[in-house]
Amino acid sequence: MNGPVLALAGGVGGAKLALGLSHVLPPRQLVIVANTGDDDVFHGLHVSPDLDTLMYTLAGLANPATGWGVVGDTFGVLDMLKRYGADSWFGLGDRDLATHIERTRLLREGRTLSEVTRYLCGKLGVKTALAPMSDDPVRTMVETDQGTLAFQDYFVKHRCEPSLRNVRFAGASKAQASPAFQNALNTAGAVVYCPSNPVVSIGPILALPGVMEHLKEFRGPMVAISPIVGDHALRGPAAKMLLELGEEVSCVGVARRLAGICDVLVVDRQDAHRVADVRAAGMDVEVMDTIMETDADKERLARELLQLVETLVES
Ligand code: FO1
Repeated sequence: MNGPVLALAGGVGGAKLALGLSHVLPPRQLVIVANTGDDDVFHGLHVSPDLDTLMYTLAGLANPATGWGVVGDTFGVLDMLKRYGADSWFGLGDRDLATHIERTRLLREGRTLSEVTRYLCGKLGVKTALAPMSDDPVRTMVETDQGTLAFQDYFVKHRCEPSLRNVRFAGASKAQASPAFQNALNTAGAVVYCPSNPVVSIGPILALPGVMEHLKEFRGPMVAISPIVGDHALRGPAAKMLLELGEEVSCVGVARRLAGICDVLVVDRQDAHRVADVRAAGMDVEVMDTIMETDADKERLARELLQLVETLVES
């Protein structure tokens, strides 16, 4: 392959494949670009959940029970905030807070989110390149039957219960893709869409000016792993969101979203009977075991994907 793999990812689901890819590719052959539409400010601190989930996962520090946050973290600060009557619905652990304190300090000194991410990753020993999709603020806003909610309000505070009407990405039209993302779009040998929520994880990345155009004209192979298996999301609210947006909750619904910017959709063995429907949606299809429970599963899927990419390069 001529150039690194550009992996587009959201949080926990995306991080599983990102970890697998990082185990089977040398660091210079992989660039992971993370959604930052979920970012928000809590207690005056800039929190970047998807970047942190990816960073902690790659550093071997992620909480295995949740997929987000730091393993073995304690919640002393949050408990004290609760006593003061401060907002405490967003579960920030004590060690995790150190990341947000340091990130916020560096941002206030004038560093970009890309620079801060590189710095924090370096300190945690992460060798793979991890970059935010943009250094400019983009905020996912969820329009629901209970009004418009910032993404974390919808996702954590309201547990995704309000019914969705629309999703928009505030700031996206004025934001620029980060330097690492722009560079990867120009130099990557392949693009991998990690199995992340197509609406709120991949959606904000695609909403950045110029990204769709770049992907439409991208010369190398582009492959995606469906985050929907059967009629269920592997994780999180993707199925509920697609349903409420009037889209089909299946790998075919995912294919319809990515048609034109992806060559092959990898679907799970359980969805082998939908192969013709995915093709009819405008995408080629491969069947694999996509459910990643162990690190061995993550590496196996990453290897199979890279083999697929190599065969696409040769054809
Ligand atoms: N998810 C939750 O369901 N509840 C939480 O309290 C929570 C806290 C949290 C703190 C830091 C962080 O980086 C992530 C956190 N997440 C929490 C996960 C986060 O809301 C989601 O994973 C993503 O934004 C969706 O990809």
